[in-house]
Amino acid sequence: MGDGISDYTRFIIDLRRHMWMARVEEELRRLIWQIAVMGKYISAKIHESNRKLAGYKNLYGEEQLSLDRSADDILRNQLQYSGFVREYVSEEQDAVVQIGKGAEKYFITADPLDGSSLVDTNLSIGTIIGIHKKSVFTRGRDSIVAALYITYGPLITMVYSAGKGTHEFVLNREGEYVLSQEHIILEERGSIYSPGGLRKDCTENHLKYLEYLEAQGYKLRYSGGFVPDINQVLIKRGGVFTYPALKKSPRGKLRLLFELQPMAFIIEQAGGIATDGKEEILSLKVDNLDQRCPIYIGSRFEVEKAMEFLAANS
Ligand code: AFP
Repeated sequence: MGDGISDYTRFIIDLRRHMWMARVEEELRRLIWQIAVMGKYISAKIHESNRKLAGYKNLYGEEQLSLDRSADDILRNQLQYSGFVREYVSEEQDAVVQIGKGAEKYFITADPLDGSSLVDTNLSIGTIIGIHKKSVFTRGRDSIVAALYITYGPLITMVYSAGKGTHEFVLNREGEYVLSQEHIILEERGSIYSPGGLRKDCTENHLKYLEYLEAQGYKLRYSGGFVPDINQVLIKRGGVFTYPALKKSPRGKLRLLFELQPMAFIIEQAGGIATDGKEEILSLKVDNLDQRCPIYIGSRFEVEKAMEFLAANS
């Protein structure tokens, strides 16, 4: 025993200690921690909204803000005073907002509450954050330095990467994020697939890819929430999530800046890959905030196989 610290305490590695041990740059450590803490307030807002009470009004009888906008308010208000954030942009806004004095180090992208249409079903939803060292209107690989997502499910978990691996934390009863899985690494291939979009709207080559996966015995896992569906591929150490180009929307549905770049950064740090079916997500230049693109993300085998099917006869 020696230094009097109980074994149990010795093995609790909370988020701040983990980032310090991983030698994450100090301001980035404090920024990631502040955002993770906001997850607790967003979770409280989800519970407070309590959609199961008919005619529920908040204390003041005010019209309840949509949860997405409440989550956006919580994040923006906190980051405004963080001292580290120059610009903030989220799915809930239509322009980049300068919230710092103009010399701060970081630029934040946020999908404050992805999957909010699932709240009334009590399924898991999440917050997706990208942390950039320069303007986001460039290739993700040239700007993104960290990313995290928070999953509001039976447990609240937070997965982050600051470029030194991908790690999962769970919020304990004391309200601390403690390390649950460190240096998560995907296998070469998995056994699950998440096929977004309607089959009737999919291209021929994409349908052939889905049929291939099913013939290989892959199990369909799709909740309609990008965060829990990606989290399942990560925690199960493999598989693939796809939301493809569709006949009527060749750019697919998911947003490059707010949803795909952060998840691509996290999955690449776990040894996986993320592409739009041809190019790596982090190599795509961001031209506008609403830019969407098809996504194939997960373990190497499945994503590379998708690229083969999509390239056939083209
Ligand atoms: P909402 O935020 O409107 O619930 O959409 C969730 C989402 O953007 C993403 O989280 C899911 O992966 C995807 O949409 C599900 O789309 P479909 O409803 O078309 O399957």
